[in-house]
Amino acid sequence: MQLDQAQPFPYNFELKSTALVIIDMQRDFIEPGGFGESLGNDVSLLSAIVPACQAVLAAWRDAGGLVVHTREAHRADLSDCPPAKRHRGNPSLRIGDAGPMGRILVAGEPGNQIIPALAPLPGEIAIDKPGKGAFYATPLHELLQQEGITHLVFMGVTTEVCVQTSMREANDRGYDCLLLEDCTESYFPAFKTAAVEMLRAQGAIVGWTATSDHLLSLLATPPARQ
Ligand code: C5J
Repeated sequence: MQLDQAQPFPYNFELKSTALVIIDMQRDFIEPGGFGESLGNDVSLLSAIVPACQAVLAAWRDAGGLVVHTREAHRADLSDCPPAKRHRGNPSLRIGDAGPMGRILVAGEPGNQIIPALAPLPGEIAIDKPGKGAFYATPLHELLQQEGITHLVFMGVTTEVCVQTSMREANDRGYDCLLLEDCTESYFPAFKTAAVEMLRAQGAIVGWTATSDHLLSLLATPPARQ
């Protein structure tokens, strides 16, 4: 398949060797009372991308593509949360503290779940990651290698933190990465714009970008007869 409208130039991929990676679409970032809000952010900005993410996820599943979900999540004893991360800044609630949706960024807590609209199906890969990047201290690279994956299509939040970090980690591991611009968001619109531009600059130095309508059209196009 060729996504002609991708920037800075067309993105070529095969469905069988491409995974859709959905970064951290968790209640902790998207709903009031979670980690995002505890840092002083307006979380309503992020929920606006949910319908576009749902449409891509449904089309990708229909096409039979591999889906990977990630959650920023720590063990209950916080042994995988460095003090430097927990004590950074001045949030109203720190990682591990009890909030309205349970303990902040702790695996298994209500707030740590992926929002129901994008919940993983049985059999889909769901990775708990202690860092911002999806490859740090996780089995993601090995799982993708086992599946013969060479290309990754990214969605999720936040653009300049966990999405960008994961995309850079993936690029360094040899994956061709595409970010769906209308399926990612930041608490800071200017940071999203800057991240999107820097990822695709210098001849796709980190990867490509595209809008979801073009990917959806491509996925709906029947394969040409041989
Ligand atoms: C943040 C994330 N922003 N998923 N996490 O702390 O981007």
